[in-house]
Amino acid sequence: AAALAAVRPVTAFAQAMTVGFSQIGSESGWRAAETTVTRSEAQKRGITLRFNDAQQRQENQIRAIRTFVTQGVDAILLAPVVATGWTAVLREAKQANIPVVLLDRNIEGNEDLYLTAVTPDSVHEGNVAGEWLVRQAGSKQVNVVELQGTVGASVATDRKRGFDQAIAGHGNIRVLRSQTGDFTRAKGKEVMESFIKAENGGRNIGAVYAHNDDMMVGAIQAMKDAGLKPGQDILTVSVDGVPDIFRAIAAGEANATVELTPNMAGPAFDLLTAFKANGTAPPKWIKTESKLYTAENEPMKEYEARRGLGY
Ligand code: GYE
Repeated sequence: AAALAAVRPVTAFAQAMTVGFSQIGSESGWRAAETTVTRSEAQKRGITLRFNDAQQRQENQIRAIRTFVTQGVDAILLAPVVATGWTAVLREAKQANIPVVLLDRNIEGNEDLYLTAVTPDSVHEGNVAGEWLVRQAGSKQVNVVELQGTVGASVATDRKRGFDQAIAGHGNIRVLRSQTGDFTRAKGKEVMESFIKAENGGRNIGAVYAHNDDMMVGAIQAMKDAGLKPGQDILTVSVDGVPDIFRAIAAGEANATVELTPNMAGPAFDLLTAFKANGTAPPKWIKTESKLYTAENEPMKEYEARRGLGY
């Protein structure tokens, strides 16, 4: 019997695993892709996924986590909409001995209250975006407007910090205005319209930095509506690598994107399976890679490669 037990495949255990996923919402193409990929990664491993869409509201995420704890799930995935306000509910999960894995965003402190965080290095993403703009600008004066992500989200704070680090020391690059577009196309368009109005019909603006491609897609529409030429007169750099930004780059209406994978759940499920099977404690941070794409990287090929992945 011992020999038999020894050969029982881990997947047999994973078969029984039920995981609750508190997802932020579907505010962007990238977020929708993360949900699609999470469902298929769970399916592949025979994991039962309980999914909750919080419509970008923290109180809905907290409620969902409490429900998962009551249901006695084996583990919880949490994409935390903002970085604070989680201590109480994560303590409850810990008391119930339910491991929590953070996806794509981090929380402040409380490291003992989650097993690990599978997220990009968003300061690095901001560095890559800023360094790209520094190279494009050379010694030319470039006035930037910035579309920030959700206020209080770790990725928004870090993408801003990284961008500011990269342009520091380059006095010819100046951020004229910076405001949240809440990671959505609609809000990105609306805020860009206000920037254009405030900046001499957009004639003062030399570049746009958006914390995600969806806000940039909205901003591109606003610039075109105002008779401006995004990707030509106004440089654009954003983050995510969603299909529509590659189409805009191919059309000459956008210039650069910093890609991050929507597959954070695959690594999360694997480390949870190992943790449950033999107590293997993962590192506190599983960092996913970032990659810069511009018109030189066959954007239409990249567009085709990403369609149908649920963006
Ligand atoms: O960049 C954006 C989504 O947390 C990395 O959230 C994620 C970000 C992503 O709204 O599209």
